[in-house]
Formats: sequence, C-alpha cells, structure tokens
Amino acid sequence: MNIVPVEQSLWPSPTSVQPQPGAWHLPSRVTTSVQHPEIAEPEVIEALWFLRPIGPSPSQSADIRVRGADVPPGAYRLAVDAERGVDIGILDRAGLLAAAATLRQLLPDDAWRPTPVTRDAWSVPAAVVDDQPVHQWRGLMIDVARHYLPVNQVLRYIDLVAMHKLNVLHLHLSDNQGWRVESRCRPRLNEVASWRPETAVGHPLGAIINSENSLTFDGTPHGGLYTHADLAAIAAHGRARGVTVVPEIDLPGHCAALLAAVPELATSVAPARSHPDAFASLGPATISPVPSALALIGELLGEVASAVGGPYLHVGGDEADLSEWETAPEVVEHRKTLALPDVAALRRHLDQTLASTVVELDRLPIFWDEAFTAGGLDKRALVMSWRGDSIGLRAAAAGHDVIMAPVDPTYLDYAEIDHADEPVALGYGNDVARLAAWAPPFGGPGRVLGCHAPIWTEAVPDARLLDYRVFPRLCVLAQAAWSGRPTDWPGRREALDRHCARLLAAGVEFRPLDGPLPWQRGGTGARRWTGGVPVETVGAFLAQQADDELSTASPDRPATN
Ligand code: TNX
Repeated sequence: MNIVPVEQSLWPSPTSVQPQPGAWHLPSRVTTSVQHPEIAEPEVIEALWFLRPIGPSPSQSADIRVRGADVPPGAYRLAVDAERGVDIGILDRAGLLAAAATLRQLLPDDAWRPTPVTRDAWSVPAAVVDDQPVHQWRGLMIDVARHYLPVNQVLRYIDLVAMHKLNVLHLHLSDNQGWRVESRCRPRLNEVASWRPETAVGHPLGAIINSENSLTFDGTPHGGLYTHADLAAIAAHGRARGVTVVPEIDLPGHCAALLAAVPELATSVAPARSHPDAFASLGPATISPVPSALALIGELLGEVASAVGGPYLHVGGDEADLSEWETAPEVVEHRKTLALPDVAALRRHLDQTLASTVVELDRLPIFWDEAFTAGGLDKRALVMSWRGDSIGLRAAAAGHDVIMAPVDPTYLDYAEIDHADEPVALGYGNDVARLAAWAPPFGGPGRVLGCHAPIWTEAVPDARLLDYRVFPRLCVLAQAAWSGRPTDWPGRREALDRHCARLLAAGVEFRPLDGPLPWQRGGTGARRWTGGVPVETVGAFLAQQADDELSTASPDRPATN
C-alpha cells in the first residue's frame, strides 16, 4: 500500500510541499517552545496531543518550535528538518491546528490511533509545507434526529472532522422523528419527543414508493437526548480541535416530534400526534405562527443557544407544508391582524421573527435555501443551499453569505452506486468520482463561505453505517473545501488509498474504494438494498423547484408585504 510517498498522500493536499533530504527521528521525549503574541504553551501542547506518549513538554531548546508568522488566517508553514526538528509559522490558532494535523499525517499511521501508540521510534520525512485554506467554512452535517448518535461518537466525529481540516460540525437536532436537546422549560420534550417505540425499516420513502401498507417496523425503541452538559462538552471539544459546533432546530416544518410533546405549538386544525416512527407520509408537521407559539419557540431556541454556545444557530426552513395556515382560524386571524395578504407573506414574517430572535440571542441565523426563495430574508441570515449551486449563487448575489451543500453531489446519505451489495439508502449516484469533480463555485468576494456535506440518517441507524456512508467521501469533500478545486480523480486514488490506512488506524469503518467488506453489505435482512432514485434526478428536480419558487416570488420582496 505504501507506494505513494507520505508527503504526497497528505489529505487534503497542501498548497505546496517541498520534500527535503532525510527524515527527522523523534527523540524519546519531545519538547516544544512558542513565540507568538496570542498563543501560549498549553495551546501548543494541546494541539500536539497525539504526541502525548512521548511528551510533549516545554523547553528552551525545543524540537518543535512555534512562531508567529506573516501568513493569512488559518494558514501555516511547517518545516521539518532532519537535524533541527520542526518549525511551525502561523498567524492564529486555526493555523496551528492545521499544521499539527499535517504533522500527524507525516507520522506513521499509529499516530492516528485514538490513543496514539509509539511501538517503534517515530520519524517524519523532511519537507517544507506551505498551506492555506481557500474556503473559511468547511463542514459536515450529521442528522442526529432521525437516529441519535451517542455523545462519544459525536466527540469522535469532531476529531475526524478536524483530521480533514474541516472546521464545522452541524448537528441537525430536531426533526419529525425526534428531538435531541434536553429542555428545562418543556420537560415533556425529554420524556416524549426524545424517543420512539419503533422505527420503519426499508427504503426511507417506502410509504410513498410502495404504498403505506407495505411499511414494516423493527419493534425496537430508539432514542437519545443530549443534556446541556453533553452539549457543552461537545462544543468544548470542538473548540479544542478548531471545530465550530452549529446546532439546528428545524422550523417551521419537520416538527412532528416537537408537536407530539408540546401540542400547544400546533394549529387548531392539526391532528393529535403521537410518536413519529416512519420517514414519509407524515402530512404537515408545522408549528403555528401565532405569537404565543413563537414566544415558546424563542425560549426553546434560547435553551439550545446557551447550551451549545458558538456564533451560529440554524433554524431550518426546509420543506415546510403550510396548508394548515390557510384554514386554522387563529392563524388566519393573526395574519389579518398583521395585514399580510397570504400565507406566503406570513411565512416571510415568521422567518423574519426567527432571524430577529436568533440575532437577539447573539447568534447568526442560518436557514436552508427555501427561506431565501420565500423572499425577504434578513440579510444577516446565512443561506445553506441544498437544492443546487445555482440557488446558492442567487442567494450570494442577493447579499447573503452562503454555504453550498447541494444534494448532487454532497449528500452522503445517498449510496455511491445502485448495487445489491449496498445497504438501503434513499438514492444513489454520489460516488467518489462524482464528488471529486465538484468544488463550491465562487459567488463574489466572501459570499460563498464554503461547503458542507450533510448525512441524513433515515437509513443510518448507527455509527458503523455512518462511518461507511461518510468515509472516504468526506475526505474528497474536504479536499474541495480546503483547496477550492475539484480533486484530480482517479489521479489521487493512490493517495486516498494511502490516507485510508490512517482512517483504519483511527478506527473508522469506511467504505473501501472497491466496495463494501462482507459485513458491510446490505444482505437480505433489515438493511436490504431496495434501489432508489438516482441523485441526478433528485438534483435536477430540486433545482427546478427552487427556480420555480424564485420566478413566482421575488427574493428581495420585503418581509412584511
Ligand atoms: C431533504 S435537505 C431533507 C431532509 C431529508 C433529506 C434526505 C433538507 C434540508 N431536507 O429532511 O432527510 O432530504 O436526503
């Protein structure tokens, strides 16, 4: 496997690598020093935590020397000399963490074990690496609502995100099938909405594709909740690794679990709800936009924001079925009081209220792109574009900061190929080659902040399958996010194979590039492959839908017309 020299297998590939003669052999105890106006010794030691078995500890005549340097934010120069050891030049802590990640990749794969081991003396090939990120937002979204991901796994994912020089972990904390944040103001959320008695198995849209009656359920309770202490620990671990944790509460749609626990948030025409346990055919699951409901939503958002901290709060906005707002008398009355002509205007008003609420919580609001096509979106809001690059560019042109997360090709819940060996998935076609051919388009200076790969978990019940779906495709996304360019494919295949050895050491159960291992296959049981929709069909459909919305509504229409 080790045919590619290690400095050519760095992933994502740095801006420039100049190999030098020889290798630096690490001493049995490694020492560090720092000369930087803003970075103190403990931060250096923490950044080099993977060297713990052999130190590191401060010393004047250090092996690893960190200095302030005139490089851009997040950038670094890493010089490894066979005799003198390592010099790291950085402007900020993001640069220090990126340099540390590169140094760790230059070490033997054992350096990637969760508890690093030094069986043999370690050495690092001498090289000078100059490197800087092109995009400032480089992320992974995990849907922890459809299937809960235990805290230790979330912490592990923070490490895996940082390993690839990604810097955002977005947690989709609420959806129809679950609410995952401890609530102190509405404890029924903890008791009712955090678990369901069973889960539908098979294709996530089985109810639509095969008709309702064919749904089968697993008969197994599923659930989980992050306490405020859990979320604080997750956010703190993120900070230590340079990963911003972005919480999302999906509103006003995708709220069945919330409504099951807090029925006073529903409209008066909503059916009484119990635990949602299937993934389709739910009907509207939309909160009421009346002031009493929005006051409570404000309280819940406040709880989430203070539990997680950080600069952002994502408030969803996707796929909202507003039909109940047409008929529920109290909603009609509220709309008339506001002198709003129709439900579309009421939605713009709701988005404005949510944006203002988030700003008052001292966070920046993020919405899925439907909130942009609905029109009048507050310019302080970031837009996460899932229905294609083109809608994201339109939002950027309108003045929003934009994160590109197009279904085609960044959705990691889609299988790579249509094959009986695959575990069941919504659709297929986002293979490594398709993702490698993509990079986020630039939308004018600073407007396209970067990109994001979402993994929705309707058909991803546990961390093992999560690993299988996420890796190595996330590595390819990371290459685009870091370099701003598509990945040379299959030109970088050997390098990715080499990098997969690091994933293996890190304990990641990735999908081998040649296809699943026997125990990763779909088999004939609960996760049997059932076919699905090709991602290009879904991508084209969604892009058309977004386009149609834009041509019927002016995105610059004010919120209150
Ligand atoms: C659309 S993307 C959704 C999710 C689904 C996903 C499945 C988005 C903002 N909403 O609720 O899980 O498709 O691919």
